[in-house]
Amino acid sequence: MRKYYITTPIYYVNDIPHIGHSYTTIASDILARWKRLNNFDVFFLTGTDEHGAKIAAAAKEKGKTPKELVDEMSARFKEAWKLLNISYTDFIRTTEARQDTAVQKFVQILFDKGLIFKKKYEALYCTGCERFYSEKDLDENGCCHLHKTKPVLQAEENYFFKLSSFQNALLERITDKNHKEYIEIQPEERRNEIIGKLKLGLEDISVSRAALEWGIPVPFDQKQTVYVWVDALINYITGIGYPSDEKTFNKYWPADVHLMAKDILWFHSVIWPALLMGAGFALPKKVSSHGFFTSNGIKMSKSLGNVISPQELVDKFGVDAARYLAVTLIPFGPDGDISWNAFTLKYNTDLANNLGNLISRTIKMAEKYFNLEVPNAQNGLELTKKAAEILNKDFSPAMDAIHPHKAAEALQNAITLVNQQIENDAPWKLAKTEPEKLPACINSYLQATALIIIHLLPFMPEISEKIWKIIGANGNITDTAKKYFADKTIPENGFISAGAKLENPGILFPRIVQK
Ligand code: ME8
Repeated sequence: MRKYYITTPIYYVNDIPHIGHSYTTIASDILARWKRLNNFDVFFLTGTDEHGAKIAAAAKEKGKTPKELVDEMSARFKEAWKLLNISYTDFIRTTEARQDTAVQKFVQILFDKGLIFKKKYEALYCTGCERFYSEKDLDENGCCHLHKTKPVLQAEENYFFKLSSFQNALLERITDKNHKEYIEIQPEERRNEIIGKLKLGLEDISVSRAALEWGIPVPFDQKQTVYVWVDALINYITGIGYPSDEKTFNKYWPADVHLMAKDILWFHSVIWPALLMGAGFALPKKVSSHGFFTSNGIKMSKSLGNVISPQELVDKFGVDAARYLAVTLIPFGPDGDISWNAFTLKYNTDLANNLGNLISRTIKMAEKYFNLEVPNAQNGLELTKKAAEILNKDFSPAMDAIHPHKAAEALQNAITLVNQQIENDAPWKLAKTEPEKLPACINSYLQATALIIIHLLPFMPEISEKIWKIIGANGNITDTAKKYFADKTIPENGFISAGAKLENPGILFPRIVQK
């Protein structure tokens, strides 16, 4: 069985999760579920980033110890992922003992290889970003572009990693598609930005803090702690067993994809691969970044206080619709403005009017003409085959390329195809004029719907299972989906047997009136 290792960023626990974190995590979950349905052995890692100056400051501000704050907040992320039905394999916290072991071992390797040295340093530090900046990186007011705050000058003697010596090796691996350690960076525009910046040269980076206690001690100098970003990136190998569980580690490493927003692409596509190369590890295959959710053009962020919480989204739309809406409202790549109005419009268009309508009218007709029993019909699979054409051409490649919004468009096109067929057939007229044609019609709508629902499963796991039962489809949806995706063959007699019982669920996606 092929393996697939996918990660989300580990989120800072200075505050509670919001829809931006949910976006990356739901997208990763959809991809993980998709790969499982495609018979991959998936490891899906998420977690929380709990050390560093930002967390220490947040704890102080809230009158708590860092430990109290991180325990409380990490639990909030876990709760949010439970609410959103996130199927992670493991949830890692950087304050766990396994992370201490991995970080210390990794940093010691770099030190032993002569890639870490000590130097006096003075530079501007943005605690929001947890990174040093030079003047040229700041805006016209001397503020960080993301947080709109002035970084603070810090001077200390700490340890540096020789990032500068990896410039050429990184450029080769990022630009040469035939390189055996090629790192694919998505999307193309950001890949080009990274290449442009890399060509300008790299400066060595500080990898320890002398005056910060809230971190993992540097193994060769207990007075210093490991820089929070180095600590954080190493989670990706700790999470799959490094260094104690070699078998699991060797099975899943390297990562197939690290997913995140554009803010931390540099750390993942430049610093992380350089650290890995330095320590002698294989490199991640893909680093995929999406844009920011913005509100009236401004990035949604905890620090700026203009956020929507996962709970609010679920309260309004339900879990499955919230998952669907979060990843399909804007394309995966550029920034996009979100609002309650835009979510509601998309909900009404895609779910209430298109999918909901398809299910409810088909079931109603089956109820009226066949007493909620699947009618027997020859040749009911033409429509399913047409839907399969759309889905094979546009859905599956979009999912593999991590474009969930495009995949959802293909799904909607397949649903529209069936709805249009219903309009063309007008079974309500046939019932009066040619009733003998009705069984084949209703049967074909149900079979095509079953195929569509198999594809909806990674996006909307609970409702898909429910619809599968409602339409009387055979067996377990997940097993059927796995079998189907193995060779994309529609079963000879379709997904639903004649005579199967249907259920009328009432309205699955009630229209929402925007106030
Ligand atoms: O950067 N739109 O953690 P973080 C879209 N701990 N995505 C958003 C978003 C928005 N408005 N706001 C946040 C860190 N995100 C580090 C990561 S990894 C080794 C360490 C998502 O809590 C998006 O995935 O600031 C972004 O990259 C991430 O949250 C940043 O989370």
